[in-house]
Amino acid sequence: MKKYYLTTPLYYVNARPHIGHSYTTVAADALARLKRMLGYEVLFLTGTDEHGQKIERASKEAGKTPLAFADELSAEFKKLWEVLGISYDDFIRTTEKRHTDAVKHVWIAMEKAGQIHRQKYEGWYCTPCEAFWPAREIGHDDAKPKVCPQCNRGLEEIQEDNYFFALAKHQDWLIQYIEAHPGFILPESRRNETLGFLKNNTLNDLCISRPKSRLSWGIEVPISADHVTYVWFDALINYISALGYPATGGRMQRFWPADVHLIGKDILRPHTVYWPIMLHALGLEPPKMVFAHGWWMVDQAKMSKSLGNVVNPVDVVKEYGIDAYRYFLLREVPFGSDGTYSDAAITLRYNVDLANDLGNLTHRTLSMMEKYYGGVIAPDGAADADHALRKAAEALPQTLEAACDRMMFHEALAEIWTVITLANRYIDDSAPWALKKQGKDAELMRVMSSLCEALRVIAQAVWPFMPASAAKIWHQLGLEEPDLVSPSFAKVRWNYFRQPTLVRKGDPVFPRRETILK
Ligand code: ME8
Repeated sequence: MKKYYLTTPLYYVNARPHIGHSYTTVAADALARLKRMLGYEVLFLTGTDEHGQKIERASKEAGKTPLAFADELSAEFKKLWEVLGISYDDFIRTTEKRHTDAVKHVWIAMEKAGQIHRQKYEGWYCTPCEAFWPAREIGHDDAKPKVCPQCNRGLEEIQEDNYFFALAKHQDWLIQYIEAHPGFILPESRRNETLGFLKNNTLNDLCISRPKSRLSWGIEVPISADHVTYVWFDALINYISALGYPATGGRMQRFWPADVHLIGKDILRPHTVYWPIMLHALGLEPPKMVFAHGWWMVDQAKMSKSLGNVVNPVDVVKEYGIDAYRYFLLREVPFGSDGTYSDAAITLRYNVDLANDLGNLTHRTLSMMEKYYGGVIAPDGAADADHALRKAAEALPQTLEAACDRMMFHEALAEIWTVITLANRYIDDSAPWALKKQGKDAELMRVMSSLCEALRVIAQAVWPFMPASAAKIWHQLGLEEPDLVSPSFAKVRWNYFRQPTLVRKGDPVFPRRETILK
């Protein structure tokens, strides 16, 4: 059986999850579901990043210990994933023993291999980004306050004795690796960003420790009782600690290298510079792909916890439903571009794509089935159908997988909607009501059975994106749920209905929303 290992970032537990976090996670979920349905053994990993100054500060403000605070917030993420139907296989917290043990192992292995040295660090640090910034990246005007080139907030100047990981000596290897593997960093714009950065700068060695005198909330450095591990060096290791690293068999052997790390473009550098070099230094292969998607924006600014401009996914879900939310996130903007969240945009998607296109197709088909055949779908009624609708439906598993392999979820959904549009047009063009009137029974049977076949394929195709709605349509077609997600989707057959099947037309799957909000 083919395997597929995909990951989301480990989200910081300094505040509750917002749309941005749910975006990466919903995308990963759709991909995981599609791959499972196509017969892959999937490992879908998510989790929470719980160490570092940011969390320590947030916990202090909340009057809690960092761990108690992390427990609470990590549970909030899990709760949201449950609400959104996220089918992760493993959830890792960086405070778990399996992770801290792996991080300690990495320290020792790297020290032995001569990849780590100790030296004084003087420079600028951004706590919200948990990142050091070399002087050349933050401007030279001493009259101006130093701000983070990424988030624009004030930097702190620090001076301390620390451990460093030798990035620079792997720089040429990384450039060559990226050049030889065009699919490693996607989209192309992000690949160019990383390559441009690597070609135009000499990498500074990465400071991977913090003195305990400044920060105690971290994984203790096994080679110094006075230091804890830098949160990024700690967190990136999750992608292998969750596989049982340093054990080399079992999940590690089966699933590494990861097929894709899904991330936002804010964390491109740790994932496309630090992480591949860390793996290389450990003698491990880089992941096959790192895909950095765009940002959800509000009024031209990135939606972010620390800017306080977040939209709570739970509120959106209450208003529009889980599946409409999942659909909107993945359909509205190409993965890779930025998007703007608004109620008007989601209402429009809901009414046009869901209520009108998919909802009406379902409702019209099932209503006519009831009217003309007492709801019974006859086996083989669509056997001789040789039309564009059949061809498009049968091609869906391949077209969906091809689009999702490139993380083009909006394209995958557009492909499904092409079939939905064809099916709706097929109703209009073949006018079953006229066939009925004219007594063209064989023709009517062929049209109606073809529509049931198309609807059945469509239900399966939308399942990774909208699992509950897909199940509703499936059920309304008189089918039983376990078959909905059967890996046989990979080989879609027309004439699926092998015995007379009684449709169960219920309430509309997507009742039209009357109001277009602002
Ligand atoms: O960076 N639009 O965690 P984090 C789209 N712990 N996606 C967004 C977003 C937005 N406005 N805001 C957040 C960290 N995201 C580290 C990661 S990984 C080993 C460690 C999503 O809580 C997007 O995936 O700040 C982004 O990369 C991630 O949340 C950052 O989450």
